[in-house]
Amino acid sequence: DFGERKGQAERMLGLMDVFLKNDPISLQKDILHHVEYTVARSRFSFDDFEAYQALAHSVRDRLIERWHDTLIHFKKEDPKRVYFLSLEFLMGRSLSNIVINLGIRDQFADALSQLGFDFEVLAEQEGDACLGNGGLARLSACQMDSLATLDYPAVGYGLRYQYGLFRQVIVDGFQHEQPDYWLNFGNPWEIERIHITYPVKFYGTVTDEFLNGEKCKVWVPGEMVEAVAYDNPIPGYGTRNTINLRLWAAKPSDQHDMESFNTGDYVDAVVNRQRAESISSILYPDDRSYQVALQLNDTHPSLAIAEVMRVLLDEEHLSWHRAWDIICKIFSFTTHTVSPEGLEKIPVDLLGNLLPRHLQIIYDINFNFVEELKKMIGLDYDRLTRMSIVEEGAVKNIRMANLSVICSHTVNGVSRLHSELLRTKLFKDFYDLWPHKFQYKTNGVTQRRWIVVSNPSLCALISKWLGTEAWIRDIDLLIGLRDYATNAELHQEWKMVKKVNKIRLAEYIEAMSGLKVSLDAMFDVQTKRIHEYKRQLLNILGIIHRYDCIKNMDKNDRKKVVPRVCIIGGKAAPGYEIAKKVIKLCHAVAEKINNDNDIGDLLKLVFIPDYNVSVAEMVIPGADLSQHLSTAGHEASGTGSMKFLMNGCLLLATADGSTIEMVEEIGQDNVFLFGAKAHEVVALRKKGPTLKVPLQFSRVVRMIRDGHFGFEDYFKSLCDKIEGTSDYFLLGADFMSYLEAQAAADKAFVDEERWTKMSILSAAGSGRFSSDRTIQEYAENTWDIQPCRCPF
Ligand code: GPQ
Repeated sequence: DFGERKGQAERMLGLMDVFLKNDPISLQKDILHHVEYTVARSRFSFDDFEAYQALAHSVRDRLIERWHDTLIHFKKEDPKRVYFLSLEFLMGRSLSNIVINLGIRDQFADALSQLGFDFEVLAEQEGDACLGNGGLARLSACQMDSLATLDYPAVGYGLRYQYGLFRQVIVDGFQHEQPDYWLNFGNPWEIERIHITYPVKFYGTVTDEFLNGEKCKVWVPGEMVEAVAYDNPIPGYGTRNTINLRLWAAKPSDQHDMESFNTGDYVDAVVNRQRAESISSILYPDDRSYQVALQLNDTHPSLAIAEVMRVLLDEEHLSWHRAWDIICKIFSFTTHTVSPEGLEKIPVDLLGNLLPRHLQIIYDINFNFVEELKKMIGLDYDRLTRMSIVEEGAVKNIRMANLSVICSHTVNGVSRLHSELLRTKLFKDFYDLWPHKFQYKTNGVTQRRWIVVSNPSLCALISKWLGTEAWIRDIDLLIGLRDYATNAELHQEWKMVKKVNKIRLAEYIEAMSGLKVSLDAMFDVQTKRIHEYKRQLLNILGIIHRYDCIKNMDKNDRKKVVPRVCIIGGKAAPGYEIAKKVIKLCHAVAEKINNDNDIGDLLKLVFIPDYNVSVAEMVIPGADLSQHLSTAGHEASGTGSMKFLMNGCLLLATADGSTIEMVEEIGQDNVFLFGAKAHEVVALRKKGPTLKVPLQFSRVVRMIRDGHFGFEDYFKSLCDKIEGTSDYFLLGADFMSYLEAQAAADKAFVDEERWTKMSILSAAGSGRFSSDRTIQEYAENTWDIQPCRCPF
């Protein structure tokens, strides 16, 4: 009956107006509702953490509305989508980012203050989601923000690790690792999808069987694990679009090892079920895969290639030809490393045991590839051996990078220099064969997180001077700041903002270490994962040199010294001995300098423990100078530098990775560049023992060796690593040039006007390093997708 149905439809439409309102009373009611019914505390008595939880749930409700609408819109329009596969997402905290993107931060802050709570205080109750190691993982998070903001139909896929990256605690100057139980206090930002599960098979055997008269492969697994979906809505800024980040957790499957239950071995069977959960229980804490073992494959989801092929062949029963055709059209590959050792390999024995069908498929792909290759290049066995997916040798390995290059239509580098190195070195053989496959997309970071959330005073200042907030979506507008680079009024306000952020950082340092630092000093920061190629050691040697110089100065000369607060932070992979020694050395040197009354405020050294996204949000806005010291040719891109640049912080850097492009944007005069260029590094290494190192360098190394900072036995191997022919990362060769760059920075800092101008020009020129630009390039040149905007 149409009349009846129409009535129903009208009632439904009446009910459909369920959208939550954002006026103060509605928000307060909502928060109190969640205090009472979600957090289950009395609305008359709840603490900051409980208030945070209730606040988060109120925000989440609003997020979910938009997320549903977006998913429905995508379904209706059915555009081509991109599925972003990454084993790491470093999201940090979510609350501030979400309310800012939803455009309801101020409303919530007002509503809360009337309830007697401070938004910022509650926001700090949230723990970091550290489901990743470093740059690569934070890049994924920035790119999700850009995908949502630019209305692209995208889905992120990753793993929901039960333990995030370890927490770094320092005991007597040594790094200790503690587990990060990030889920213990609940996670309001995820939605458990208990009905969205997939069986994942392991082990077992593959047999040939006949189906409808056709031969096909049947894989009878030895074990089954269930993958359960957890959805994390990611809102865009200035749009209704809210996309999905789906993280998978491993749970024991009902069919998991049923045999043991049947044979009565109950306890063993239960223990075995727990083994299933261990797949997603821990994030592997090394950001580079040097060894040859499966669990190190956190940097590459490339097994997905074999898995998609398997589904197409064995489950969809497509012909090999059809399936292969699809693979070559859908996969694209971005590599983030420059070192051949960084390329992941999986031992054939391991893969054959764990995923026998996948190994077969990889072998078949390789067979076809090598046959084709022979037709193209003839019987050049050296080259065939290099390009093969299978590496022969004492241990046979699958080269995951070769698999990825062969099966992808596009191979991207993460900066121009990186791409050049890929084409001429790492993947030269492949580039010669398929030059059209090779592209690059210089990395970027999201200004929503790295200016709007983390530096609200700078955000307000930029909007004021540009006369618009549009730059938050359209970063190119930032260049407009250049017009005011010498404006005295802007200079005053710009310096004020920096001061506010330095105060915040100084308070943090004091709370953490008891050390009082002078706000007049240059805050000089190097924060990133500890790696030999990133050369934190060069920084520390420079600090020792500075200390030594000050000690030897008379009173008058000391007056000319530019006071510095040197800040170093970053985690070392638990098994990375040398990196851990660098952390200890930093503490030992700090101990000496900071307790030397003769030095006072002229020099301080602080190690900030447990560097993560939240700590970065506080450190970066407060930095005057930031250091990026990688030996040229080793940092694929570098993204920390982009965050510092956006915050008007000056760079002291080598010509490496994306820095080269940054210098092009902001001009050579505004960066303190030093060191050998990538093409010179090779020649310098060849010089080996004949390479001269400056006396100043030998002197500071000698100070460490002689026990000036104690622990000389412990530091011996560190010193050995940088002297003579073993100085692979060329600390000695770059030392003088480094000191000169430091002196230039000192000189610029005392000229306040010049420094402020450089700072403004740094921020003004940082627009190209927004992940919005990167994502747009990926959408246009690699993925071929169009925006799909959900109506408001
Ligand atoms: N990167 Cl291979 C990581 O953070 N982890 C890794 O395992 C690999 C690379 C970094 C890389 O070192 C930086 O130069 C890049 O800026 C970053 O990835 C993002 O591309």
